[in-house]
Parts: sequence; structure tokens; C-alpha cells
Amino acid sequence: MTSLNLSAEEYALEDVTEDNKVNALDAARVLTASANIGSGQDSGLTDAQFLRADYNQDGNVNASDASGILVFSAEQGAGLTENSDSPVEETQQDDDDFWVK
Ligand SMILES: [Ca+2]
Ligand SMILES: [Ca+2]
Repeated sequence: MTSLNLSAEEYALEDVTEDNKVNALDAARVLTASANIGSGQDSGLTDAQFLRADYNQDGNVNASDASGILVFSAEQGAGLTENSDSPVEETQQDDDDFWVK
């Protein structure tokens, strides 16, 4: 493994877009980078982003990493991971409580 001097560790390892959220956008970013690399272009990622994009840490950024991040984000959205601070919450429970009582 290359040991780059990471200066952006405040972001989650999977947060390729560096917006403090791991979601389908990150997977899409990885796919875009993968397509760029596959066509001989620049990945469009910074070194730090590239490391995050390499989800399975095999040194390459490709569709496998995109699917890995997509699964990760789905699990996080479903509350299967510890740090799920998803703002999506049911807000209509109060009415139900009223009628149950
Ligand atoms: Ca993100
Ligand atoms: Ca990879």
C-alpha cells in the first residue's frame, strides 16, 4: 500500500465526494472515475478521494468499489451500521399515539 499523507481524515473512508455523507452519489462518483480510468483519462479524483474510492483497497478504482460503496451506503441508510445519523425519520407517529391511547 502507498502511504500518502492524508490530510482529510475528517471524512468517512467511503465518502468519496467529501460531503460528510456516504450515499449513492459516492458510488456514482466512483463509477465515473472508473469509466475515466478505463478510457485512459484522468480519474478526476484527488489522491485522498482516490484512496476513499478504492473501497476494497486493491489499488484500483473500478465497478467493484462502486458496488461496495453502494452496499455500504444502503446498510447505513437502513440503520445497520453504528454511525447512522440519517435525518430520515418518520414524523407521523404522534397522531398514531393519540388514537392508540
Ligand atoms: Ca459523499
Ligand atoms: Ca478497488
